[in-house]
Amino acid sequence: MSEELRMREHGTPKVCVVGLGYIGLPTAAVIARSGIEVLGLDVSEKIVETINRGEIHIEEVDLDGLVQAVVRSGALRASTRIEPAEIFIVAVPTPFAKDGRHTPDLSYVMAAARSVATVLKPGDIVILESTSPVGTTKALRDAIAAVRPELKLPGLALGEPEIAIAYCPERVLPGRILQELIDNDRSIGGITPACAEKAGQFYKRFVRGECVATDARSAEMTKLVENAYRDVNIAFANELSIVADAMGMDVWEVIRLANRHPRVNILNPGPGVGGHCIAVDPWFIVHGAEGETPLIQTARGVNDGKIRHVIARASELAEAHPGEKVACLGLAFKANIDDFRESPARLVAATLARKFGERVRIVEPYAKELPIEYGGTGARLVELEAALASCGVLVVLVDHDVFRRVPLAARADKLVYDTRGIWPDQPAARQARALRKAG
Ligand code: SAJ
Repeated sequence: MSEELRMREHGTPKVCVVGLGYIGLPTAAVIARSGIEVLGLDVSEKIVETINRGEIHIEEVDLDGLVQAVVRSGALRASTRIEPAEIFIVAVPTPFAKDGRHTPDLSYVMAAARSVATVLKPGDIVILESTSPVGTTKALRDAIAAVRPELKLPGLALGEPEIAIAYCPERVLPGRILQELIDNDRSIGGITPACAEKAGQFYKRFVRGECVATDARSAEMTKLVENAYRDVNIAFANELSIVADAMGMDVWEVIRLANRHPRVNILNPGPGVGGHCIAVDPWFIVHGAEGETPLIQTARGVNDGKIRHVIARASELAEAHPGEKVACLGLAFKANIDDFRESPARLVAATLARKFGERVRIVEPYAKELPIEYGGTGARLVELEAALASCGVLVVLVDHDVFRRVPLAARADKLVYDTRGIWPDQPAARQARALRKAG
C-alpha cells in the first residue's frame, strides 16, 4: 500500500524517534511541528522527564522554544518505552568501541533495532539516521529479522516486503540545526528502490531541500565521505599553518591570496579538529578499507598533530615571557556555541593550565564554570575585559564573535598567538611567529 493511500485511510502517521540527542530531539520537534504525532524514545528517564516538562537537555539555537511549543500542543511526547507507530527514525549514538582502534560500536543501533522490532507491523517504515559504517542498515534489518522472523523484510523475503527500511543521514550543522533540517537536501538510501521511495515521501512532508533516492550503502558512504572530505581539507590548511610557522610567515595572508584563484578554496587552520563528526567519521571509512585509505588516515594524524603543535607553540610563548599572565580565549569546539566536548581548544587550554597554573586565565563566555580537569591547576575563568587588563600573552583558540570584536587598541601591546586568524590587523611584531623569526 502506498504511503499516500495509508495516510488517506488512517489519517496522519505516528512517528517514533529513537534517541533524543543532538539529532533525534530537533528532528522529533521539527516533525511534530509539521502536524505529525511524535513519540520520542530515550533510555534516560531524566531526559524523558525533561522533555515532557517542555524543557531540553541540550543546547541548540531556538530548540527550547520549539520543544516547549510542541510538547504543550501534545504533538511531541517522550517515553522510555517503545510503542507502535507507522514510521521509526533511529538516531542513536555510534561511538568508537573501547578497543583503541577506532572500531565503530553499533550496539546502540542494534539495541534500537531489536526494540523497534517488537512493535513493527506490515506497512511500517524504519529509517536509520545515525552516522554509520557501510552495511549498518542491512545489519539493522537482520537484527529486526532475528526478533521477527515472520515479517517480510526487504532483500530477505520473496515478494512485496511488508516493512520499508532506509538509511537517511542527517547533515545538519550544530548551531543551525533547525534551519538545516528543513533546507538541506537529503540522501534517501533504501534497501530496495521501493524502500527509498516510501522513506522519501515521508521526508518530503517536512524537508524543503531535495530528497534524492539512492541505495542504502551509497547513502551510508556519502555521509562518511562528506565529513572525511572536510577533514582532509582542514588538514591541508593545518599543515600549511605549521609550515608557515616554521618559516615565520603569515598563513592567513597566504590563504587569503591563494583563495583569490578561481579554483582554489583553502579552509581555515585552527587548533585542531573537534566536534563529534569530522574527527570521527573518517575512521568509519578506514574501518571498511584500512589498506586503501592512506590520505584519510594521514589527514586525521595531521589534524591531531596540530593540537600538539599549538600546545608546543603556546608553551614556548609562555616560557619566553615568564612575567606575563596567559589568557586562553575559548574552550568550545567551534565558534559561537557552548559545546565543549571533543574540543581541541579545551585540551590546549587544560594542558597550559597544568603547565603554567596560576598564570593562566581562561575566557569562555559560553561557560559558567571551568570543566572538571581544570580543578587544582590554579587557572581561573575570567571575563574577557579582565583578561585583557591583566594578561600580556593572548592565545586565541576559538573564533567566537565576541573575541573577533576586540579592538586593536585593547590588544596592540599584547603578544598574540592567534590560531584562528581572527585579528589580521595585529602588528606582526606582536604575533607569536615574531618569536620564532627572532629566535
Ligand atoms: N574547522 C576548522 N577549519 C575549518 C572548518 C572547521 O578548523 O575551516 C574545525 C572547527 O573549528 C571544528 C571542526 O572543524 O573544530 C568541525 O566544525 P564544522 O563546523 O566544520 O563541523 P561540525 O562538526 O559542527 O558539523 C559537521 C558538518 N559536516 C560538514 O560540514 C561536512 C555538518 O554538516 C554535519 O551534519 C555534522 O558534521 C555531522 O553531524 O556529521
